[in-house]
Amino acid sequence: MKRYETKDIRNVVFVAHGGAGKTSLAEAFLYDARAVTRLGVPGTDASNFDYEPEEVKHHATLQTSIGYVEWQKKKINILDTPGDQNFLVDTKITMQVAADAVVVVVSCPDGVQVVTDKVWQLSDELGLPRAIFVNKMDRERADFDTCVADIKKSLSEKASPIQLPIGKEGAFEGIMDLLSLKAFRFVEEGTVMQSYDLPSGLAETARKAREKLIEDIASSDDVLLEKYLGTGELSDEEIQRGLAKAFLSGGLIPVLCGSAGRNIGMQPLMDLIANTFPAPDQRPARPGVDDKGHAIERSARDEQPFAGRVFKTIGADIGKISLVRVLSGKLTADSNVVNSSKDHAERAGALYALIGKKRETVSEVAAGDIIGLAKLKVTKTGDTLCDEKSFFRRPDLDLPQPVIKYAVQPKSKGDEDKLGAKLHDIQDEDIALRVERDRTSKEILLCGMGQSHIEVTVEKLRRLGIEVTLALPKIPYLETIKGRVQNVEGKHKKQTGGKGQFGVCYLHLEPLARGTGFEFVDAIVGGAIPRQFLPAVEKGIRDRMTKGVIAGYPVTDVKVTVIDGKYHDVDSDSRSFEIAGSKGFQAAFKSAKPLLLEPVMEVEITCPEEYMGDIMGDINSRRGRVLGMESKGKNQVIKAHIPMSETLKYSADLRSMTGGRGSFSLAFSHYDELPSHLADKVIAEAKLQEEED
Ligand SMILES: Nc1nc2c(ncn2[C@@H]2O[C@H](COP(=O)(O)OP(=O)(O)OP(=O)(O)O)[C@@H](O)[C@H]2O)c(=O)[nH]1
Ligand SMILES: [Mg+2]
Repeated sequence: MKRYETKDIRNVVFVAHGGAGKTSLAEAFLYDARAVTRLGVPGTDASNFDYEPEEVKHHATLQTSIGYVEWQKKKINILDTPGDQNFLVDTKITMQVAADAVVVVVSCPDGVQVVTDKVWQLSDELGLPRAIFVNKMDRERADFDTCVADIKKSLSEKASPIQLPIGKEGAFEGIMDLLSLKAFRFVEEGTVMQSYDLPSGLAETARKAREKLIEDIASSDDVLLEKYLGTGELSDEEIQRGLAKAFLSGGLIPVLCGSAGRNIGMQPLMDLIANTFPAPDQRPARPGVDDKGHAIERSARDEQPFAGRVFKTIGADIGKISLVRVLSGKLTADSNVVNSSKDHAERAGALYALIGKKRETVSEVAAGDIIGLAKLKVTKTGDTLCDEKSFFRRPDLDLPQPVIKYAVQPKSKGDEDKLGAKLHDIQDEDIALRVERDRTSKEILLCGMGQSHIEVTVEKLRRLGIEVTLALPKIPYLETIKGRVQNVEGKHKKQTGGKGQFGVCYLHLEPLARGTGFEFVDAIVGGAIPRQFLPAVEKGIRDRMTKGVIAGYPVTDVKVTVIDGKYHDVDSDSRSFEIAGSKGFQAAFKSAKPLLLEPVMEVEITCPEEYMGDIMGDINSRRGRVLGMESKGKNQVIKAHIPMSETLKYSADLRSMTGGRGSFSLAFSHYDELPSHLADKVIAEAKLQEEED
């Protein structure tokens, strides 16, 4: 690939609700700009962007994928993202790190959907300029005016059509450009755009719509507005300039229409991107720190030192490629760089321009471009890379907490190590996936953003040769006590001929404040237990504490005081006192009103107002406690404490309660007493398990 100058680069991310047609649009761009010779079909083997087997199986994009076209001498970097809520972390990072502008795809018959709302809000937060492409104009019940009204109401009043459709549903055939008042049809499989006379029935509607558009453009700039109000017209040049300025500031959000599926309406969108979307150097500089931690900024200019950031990692199992957005400076092949997030040297060997997984080398890229780097050693998604001599680091990515956890086990014994290694590879590509090991149960836990996220991970494992089973994770209960007991005996005595075993201790046991852990007090006087055996008593108690006394869960928040003991000159040894300590502790624990503690999560639920009643009722039925509520835009945010055992399937339950419009985050908050009727069940299960073992 040739080198493109910064001013000729456009980094555009396609975002939408699942199935709105992002990938279809991306494939049609490639085809119409002659970057490929055959039109790719999303969600099939013939797709350039959806190339992973799991994407083909689910007919959906599950991770960010890139491609590029040359259009009007500009290089348009296309960033295609997932629209499923389970995989939105990729979408968010791509928007945040790699994009300079957004095309929001709305399926005309479906209108604004849950994820459309979400990505819209995110682009608001990131201050990214946006255009809206109303897709599937060829489908039944596709009505442009209805869809635009919905967009204005649900997303922004600033949305303003710059085109009108010609023909409806099955008879949809072309587009009327409101600025030039020309009609276009798309021939030769959509690859050629042909201008033709405005159908006479549409002329009046078009003129009216144009007037409204010019008014919108004028309203976003004082000088233009004055001229427009004075003369009632704007020159073509003023209109173009006004549109670009309004687009950049968000004062006007252009709405286009077409059918990606039938390849109608791609060229005008590519024109808008090439002529009106910002080049990387028109976007704000990015803040970060230098090697002394001082705040500095970088912008997309060749003369600055190189800095870049990885927004996606692909091919971890076959040949890892890190997708890098060049933030500042140019990057030349075979240069030494530094991973400033990890303080580690890296080598940028070959630079790849990528279309899906197909790659072509390039010797140098300008500031602002997007590039693939192969075989980086320590670099992961989110890391900053920089020039060896000029340190720059961006703040860490803010990743959402997983909302769902499953315990995972290989079906065949002996696959444990392989499972660990493969999960590591999968995590390289999918940074929303977390792998944890439970401290008490030792289970491997897969933590993800929803049910399908975990299921797709299992499918990837299967493809990599490991069959696994999933189970809901065990709840990490803890054991503790409410009462205090005194002077409890722990005795170990064994006489089997020869040297015997003998050790006795007397203990007090009392509860400690929640979260304190364990305290061991030696209150022995007069050598009732010789000094050297006291650590053995403590060890015996600590061992027992990790194994639990009533249900096999670790013991916490207790204070043990050893007050007395007995020993034998010949038979006593460390082992005997360990056992005595353990026995004494168990006896004391059982009579000190033992109880179980359960983990409680802090949950933050975001949902539209109308679901509040249901959600609050549901929190109650989960033994939860509402901490507070506030409104945030069109949504309500509820904070609550809910016991962990009641949150395991919350993801699916919230989805069905809100038709997918609610979302939530979870984080561990504290331990609280498990009500006794539930504790009895857990204890009974533990006994059963012990007998089976
Ligand atoms: N009739 C019609 N079908 C379309 C159009 N655009 C896309 N489709 C179909 O809609 C389905 C989804 O299209 P995709 O391009 O995969 O949608 P997406 O937005 O990438 O979806 P995700 O990757 O799952 O988020 C596919 O079956 C497409 O063939 C269109 O303009 N008209
Ligand atoms: Mg897709």
